[in-house]
Amino acid sequence: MNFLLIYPKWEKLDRQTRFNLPPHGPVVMAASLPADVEVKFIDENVEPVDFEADADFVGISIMLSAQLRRGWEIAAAFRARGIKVILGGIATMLHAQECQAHADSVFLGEAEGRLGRVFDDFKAGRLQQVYDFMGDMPPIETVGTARRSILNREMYNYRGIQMVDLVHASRGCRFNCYPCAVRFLGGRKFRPRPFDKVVEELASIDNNRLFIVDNSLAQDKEWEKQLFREMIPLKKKWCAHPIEDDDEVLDLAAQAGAWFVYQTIFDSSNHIRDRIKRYHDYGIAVEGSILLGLDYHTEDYIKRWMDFLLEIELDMAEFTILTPFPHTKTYDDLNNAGRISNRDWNDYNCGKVVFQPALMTPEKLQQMYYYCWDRFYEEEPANYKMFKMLKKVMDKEKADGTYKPRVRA
Ligand code: B12
Ligand code: SF4
Repeated sequence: MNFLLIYPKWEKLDRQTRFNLPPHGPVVMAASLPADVEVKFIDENVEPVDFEADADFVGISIMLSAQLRRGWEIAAAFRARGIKVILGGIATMLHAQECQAHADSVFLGEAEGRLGRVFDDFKAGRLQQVYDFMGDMPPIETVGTARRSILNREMYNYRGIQMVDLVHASRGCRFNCYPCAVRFLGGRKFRPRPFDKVVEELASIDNNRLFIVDNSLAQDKEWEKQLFREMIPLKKKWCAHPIEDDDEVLDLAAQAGAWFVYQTIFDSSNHIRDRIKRYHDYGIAVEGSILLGLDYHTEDYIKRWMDFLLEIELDMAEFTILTPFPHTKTYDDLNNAGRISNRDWNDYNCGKVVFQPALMTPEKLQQMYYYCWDRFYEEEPANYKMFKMLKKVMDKEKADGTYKPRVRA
């Protein structure tokens, strides 16, 4: 049977350099499909959806809230042809109730070991409206190597340079940060994959540059150290979310090919200054992740903060606006206080103000968001900073003989 799996497009952040990374959820899901299912994958961010495609069953993988409305439109078009549609992925879980009105079936939770039943039900004409596995995690050992062969890989390049491939070594997160939905999605229990499976998957990826999408690598120091030791012989270069602030861990991370980290910059404290310096001391670049719109933020605070960001020499920065995604503490607080002003999910892309800030007007916060992007990239534009980051990885690759010049065909 023919299964068409679609990843809907979404609007990228204003001011951010435009590029597309290969999606991860769909390729991990596709690895769990029953053997008799033929799958074709379309990432609408890089190629159009063929609404006349020959498909027996359609799956739509929705990661971001900002993909929902497009996902529902796509579902409606296939359902109008009498083709059944199932929705899955992170935003499907976060907006489960609403999604049910737009599909024949919704799948909630992690897919490993569960798709056999879904496809049996489909073939027998008894597809369920909801497959709810939230909180019921499959054994982590059942997570296999993602099926990257379904990707149209040529579409993922920036000016002829191949983009990173996505991979994960663990699920869950032991932290519970204010704006984050991961506690609801993957649970607070840290669930590392077995090292041999991770190494096998890393070795199978025909791309030296990776994005390890684990929520935060700083979950368990011993695990982190072992993971990096296992990775050293592979000579991959990678970016990731935060790494533990510890000499031995940072040293091993650098040896294992750490290229840059996405590090949340909460404030302008010496703690943050030192944290960034220590990454730099180990040759690891930092893309700061800066969240604007918290209740103590004023125009003046943000301007002073910006001076600090320039002073600590972040390699890159991504500015986002606090967004009350469902199943976060942010949502509960702002919703209970009646401060959510916009519930159009297309605007939930972290670049638009959708709530009433405490110490600014929404317009001022929106203006400060643009101020930050413009000010940070004023002296060294984003393309230039990106080039410097690329140069860093190329230098590392040249040093260990893994550099491959990539030229656009
Ligand atoms: C990778 C990632 C990205 C990548 C995505 C690359 C790409 N091409 O898709 C990038 C860096 C681009 C990205 C961007 C953003 N992200 Co992001 N991202 C993630 C991250 C870290 C991992 C997602 C992932 O791959 N998980 C692992 C896979 C294997 O899990 P999965 O997708 O759930 O798939 C499983 C199941 O859901 C199921 N499944 C999946 N699809 C389907 C389909 C069907 C039919 C079925 C049956 C099953 C099924 O099978 C899979 C295997 O079990 C998550 C956090 C997290 N840990 O989940 C945040 C997360 C998804 N991102 C988030 C946010 C906020 C953003 C941004 C909006 C803001 C920001 N700067 O972070 C931006 C986008 C800004 C913009 N407008 O452009 C939020 C989601 C908020 C929301 N509700 O929209 C998350 C949850 C993080 C958080 N802090 O809360 N992100
Ligand atoms: S923001 Fe990162 S560290 Fe914090 S709870 Fe979410 S995934 Fe975990």
